Amino acid sequence: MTENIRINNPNVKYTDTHIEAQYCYHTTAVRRDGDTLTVTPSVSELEFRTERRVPRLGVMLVGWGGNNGTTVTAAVLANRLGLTWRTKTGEQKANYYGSLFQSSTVCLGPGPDGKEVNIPFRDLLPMVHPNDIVFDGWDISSMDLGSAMERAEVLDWSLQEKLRPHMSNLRPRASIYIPELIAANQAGRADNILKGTMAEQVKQIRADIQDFRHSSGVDKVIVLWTANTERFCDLTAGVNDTAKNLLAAIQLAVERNVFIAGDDFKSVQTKIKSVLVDFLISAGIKPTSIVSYNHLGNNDGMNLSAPQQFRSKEISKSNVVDDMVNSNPILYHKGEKPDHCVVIKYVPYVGDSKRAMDEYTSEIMMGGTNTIAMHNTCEDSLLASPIILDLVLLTELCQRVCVRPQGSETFQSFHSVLAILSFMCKAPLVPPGAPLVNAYFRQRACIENIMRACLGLPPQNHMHLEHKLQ
Ligand code: NAI
Ligand code: DG6
Repeated sequence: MTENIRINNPNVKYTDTHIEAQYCYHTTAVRRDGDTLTVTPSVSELEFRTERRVPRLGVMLVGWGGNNGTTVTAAVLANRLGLTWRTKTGEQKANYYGSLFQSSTVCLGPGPDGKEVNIPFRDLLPMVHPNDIVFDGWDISSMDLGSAMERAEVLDWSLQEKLRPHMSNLRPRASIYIPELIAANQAGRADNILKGTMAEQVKQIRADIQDFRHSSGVDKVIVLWTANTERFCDLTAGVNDTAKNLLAAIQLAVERNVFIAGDDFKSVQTKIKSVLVDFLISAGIKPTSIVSYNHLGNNDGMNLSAPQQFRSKEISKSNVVDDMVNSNPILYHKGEKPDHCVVIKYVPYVGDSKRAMDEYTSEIMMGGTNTIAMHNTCEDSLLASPIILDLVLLTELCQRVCVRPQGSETFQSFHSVLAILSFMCKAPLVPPGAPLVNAYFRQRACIENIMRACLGLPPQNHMHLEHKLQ
């Protein structure tokens, strides 16, 4: 199902190459004087320009031979080929469930009968279809993608049999392996590694990107990390100890206008956390303790069984409620936070079928307590793969959008630190000084409303005033 939408507004112009939209951006500024807050609304006029031509997109995965790398590649092939396969419960057809753009919808407004008209999210603006992505990548394990898909134990066997002829001739390129960064238990699979000085290895990676670009004929290449979780990066004075130094360290991305994203796919437990804690705090309920257990048995779990790699994951899974807590000084004094504990255990038998158990304890009225306990069986890589697709599709779209602020002669692209990708990341990255948002629906609304702005449409406000007046 694909919908063509056309905006009926003189402020929106469709040229052969672009969609050009005049947009009124409404914001407010707040000033405190003693106990009085003065709120000043303002409007600025922006012009959004979106390139209509969708490029041929290449995606290079670091960790291509892992569970996520093989699953996302297999899923795209299965969808492209329109595969169906038998399972013990019947025939299954390839789909993209779990992808924001492919499988969720946005509301355009009411139709003539007053009923809401919803369209696939992907149809708001011209976007690459995942079926058209060309994959390549690196892995420290030389296994071909057909065998690696079997090693991952994610997909039904009958689907693997159909995919193997297509996957077996895909082979990851040799990669940079720094043993101290990942768990020692990964050494056994590291048989595909670059040799030479660090400078020579970096040169080879750059040559690989160019080689892929030329040999595949793609117009654009996006590189995405889905390799093992590395140990947490130490704070190094002058490199990453202050926002200013960190920005200086990513100066090349800024200089070359290359987008960079945050860390760690927000796939299950953290996604629920960013909904549930937002719900509790915005309902005026005070979460006081959040305890999250996980056990899993895939290679990711084995890598995370090493303390330093677990520490990285613990941090990316723990900082995800700060914005919601800080937003409510009625419930939390300055600096106060709920207890937040994250546990991950490696249990080989459960494979990629991760178990996540969460307990949320909250303080309610008059000293009462509310405890929510949750058990979630998550087929991990099948939940992470659509998020990988959404990350690259949104990044690609953002490269085709530019904005001309009021009074400016020139169009600007988005900041190199692409904060709109926060929705897909457990540890979002935002430009220095920008608010960091983890709350799920605020993140989703940000994507939807920016895409609407590209069409000159106001933000989705859910007011339905036309139904609320006499
Ligand atoms: P995996 O262990 O199956 O795959 C990682 C791959 O990276 C392996 O094939 C490994 O050989 C390779 N690798 C390690 N170091 C490398 C390097 N320097 N260069 C190239 N390749 C290298 O793990 P999985 O399940 O695919 O997860 C990948 C990453 O995504 C992990 O960091 C994991 O924590 C994260 N993640 C996974 C989710 C999931 O549902 N599977 C969900 C959210 C995040
Ligand atoms: C242990 O939780 C393994 C991790 O790699 C997670 O499966 C992954 O980061 C997804 O985490 P979450 O919190 O988004 O479900």
